[in-house]
Amino acid sequence: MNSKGTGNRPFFICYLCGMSKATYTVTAALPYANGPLHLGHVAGVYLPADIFVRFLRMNGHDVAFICGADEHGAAITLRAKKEGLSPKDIVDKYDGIIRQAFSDFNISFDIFHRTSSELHHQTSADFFKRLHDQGQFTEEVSEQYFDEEFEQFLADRYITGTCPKCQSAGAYGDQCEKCGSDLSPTDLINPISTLSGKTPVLRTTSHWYLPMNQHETWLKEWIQEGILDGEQQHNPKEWRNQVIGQCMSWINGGLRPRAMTRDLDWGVKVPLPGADGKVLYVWLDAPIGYISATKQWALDNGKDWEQYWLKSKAKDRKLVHFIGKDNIVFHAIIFPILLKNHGDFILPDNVPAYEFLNLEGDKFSTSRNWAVWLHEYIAAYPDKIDELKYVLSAIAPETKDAEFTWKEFQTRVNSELADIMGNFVNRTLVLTNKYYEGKVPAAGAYTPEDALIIAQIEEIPNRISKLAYAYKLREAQAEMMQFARIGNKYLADNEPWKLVKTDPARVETIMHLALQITANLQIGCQLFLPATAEKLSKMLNASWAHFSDLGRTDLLEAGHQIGEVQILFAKIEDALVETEVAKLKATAAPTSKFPPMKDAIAFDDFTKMDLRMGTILSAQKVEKADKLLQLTVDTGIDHRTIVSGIAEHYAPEDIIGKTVLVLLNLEPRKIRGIESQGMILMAENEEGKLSFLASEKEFGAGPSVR
Ligand code: B3M
Ligand code: ZN
Repeated sequence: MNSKGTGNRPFFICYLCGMSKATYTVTAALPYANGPLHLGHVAGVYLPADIFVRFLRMNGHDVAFICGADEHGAAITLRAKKEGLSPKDIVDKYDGIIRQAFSDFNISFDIFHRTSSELHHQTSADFFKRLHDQGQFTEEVSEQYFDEEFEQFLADRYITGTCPKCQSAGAYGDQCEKCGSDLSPTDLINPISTLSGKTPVLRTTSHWYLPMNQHETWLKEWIQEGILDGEQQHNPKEWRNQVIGQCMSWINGGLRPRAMTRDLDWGVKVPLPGADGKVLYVWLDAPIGYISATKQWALDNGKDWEQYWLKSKAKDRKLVHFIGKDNIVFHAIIFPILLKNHGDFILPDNVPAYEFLNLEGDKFSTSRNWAVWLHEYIAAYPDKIDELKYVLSAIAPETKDAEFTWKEFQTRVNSELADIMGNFVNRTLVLTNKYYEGKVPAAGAYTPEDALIIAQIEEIPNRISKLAYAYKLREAQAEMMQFARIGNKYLADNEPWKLVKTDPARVETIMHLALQITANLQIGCQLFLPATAEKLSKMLNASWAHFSDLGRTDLLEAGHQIGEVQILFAKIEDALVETEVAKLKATAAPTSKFPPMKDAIAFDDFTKMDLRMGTILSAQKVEKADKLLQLTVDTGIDHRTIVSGIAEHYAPEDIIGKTVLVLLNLEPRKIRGIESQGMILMAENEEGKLSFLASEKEFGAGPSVR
């Protein structure tokens, strides 16, 4: 038994038997209940989390595997608006689809809860109230974007615009999904309401802010050194580089106060007087969903939830959050601040964040229906669950984005699962039935070659353990496949089907060892391919529950009667690949390099706009603003000042006299202290080049456009 500890928390790992004293609370990001799951979600969060938990359970760890539906926030209400349903109908619909898909795909959560539950609302409200009463929030009155048509304040996905950090279009009011930066709505360039499609106005409102800037010092030490309150809390060398890198770039870029409440009616009500019409920010309540789910699970199973979350009872427990990389800031910065501020909770021991999985050369896209939906795959191929698990694990985007193609799916299933594992198992069991009526033959003396095989078999569990504890589950699966590769080669090299004519005694030894290797596959598949493990257990008429059994070559005694043999993996035909690729292309919205159309508007909305031809009379750069020009425009009815973001495209002197298209009746607004009265309308192509739409000089200023 060797031991290795991290500071004051010694725990014992014997890699050979994989036993460890550590206990775990493992969470998987709560999927928004605003649509079905696609393979990108599965590969980059839920499947690796499930494999890790299966590994822990087989190693005798005490582990709670926690997930649930994330049912609040703009992601839900915008989907409700799009589908013409209430938010409640939307979450009920998609919680059902997601829950069933996870069950059919054999993801072994201990609980899949819901953040719309009363228990969650109470848990989140209590958590917020505790922080509020400790003075951890600052209440601030500020100008926030407001959609006058929908009479709603705009935050998160209600508002979109250009990211100030990476200049990507389509950034949200709380985050840019492209570069991962956390944003505030007023950071966005050219903000647009996703409700009305119009430019929002600024209105005053109050919110409770989390002063994240005050936590930079301890966060830096915790992220970089793993030290919290002077104690070694985790080993940062076990964290993925991209997680630490992203956290440090945010912290070094300066964390800012972040609003933890919203002016919305769908969500957890703010439990304070005078907070009517305000709910908790979804990224405050959602991670608390891990805690409320654990509470529910404990209630359902007579357990003490505090042992899975509270410092006072869970000091030896590792909290692990499996997430996608766009969730890093919420799980490695914001939630830890909240947990530490609260004071009772443990902080994450690791946050294994996954990169993105792409599909057939393009990004997964729900809006463009460029996706393979998990529930549709299961409905079409109910007998190919493990085939998909195997391929998604083999290509998992652990450290860089990865690509799923139906061709590679076919190649890996056929040439790895069917031709190596399937072939080896089939030969071993068919020959056992043929030569020994299905009874395991006794082994004679092992040859040096046999001894080499046995040594290789004995070495594999140690490698799987090291990789699994380091969250390298893709490589761990490849190690498990080594049992099949070694076994397949052992039979191919020895050709027992020929040797049996001349040396039947030797064949008994060969088949005895081949059966032991098959038994190891039954154990190894329990981590990665549970349905295959079930099949192997039936065919071997045996099974093993402990990881420590892996690597042994005395698992099946001589005389043991094996069961019926069946084909482990059917080959994937070309027709399946062709059908799926054609379906993807047929059902996906045409890929365009231009953004999708905004929501439809009523004709009356259009008639409210007053569009005119105008002439630029003067132009000058705006102090300290690289992108802005201050223009004086003759509109035919007056001369007015308009600030326009075209300074990087045009020199002031080059546009004097230009005929332009002007939106005349846009509410005036202050831009860098200058009151801008209207907007110049420009076209922007995919290279970002601009064009003044109007060209007819003779029109001059004043004519209306309709
Ligand atoms: N609902 C998933 C996402 O951002 C988000 C995760 C919440 S985990 C607390 O796509
Ligand atoms: Zn960005």
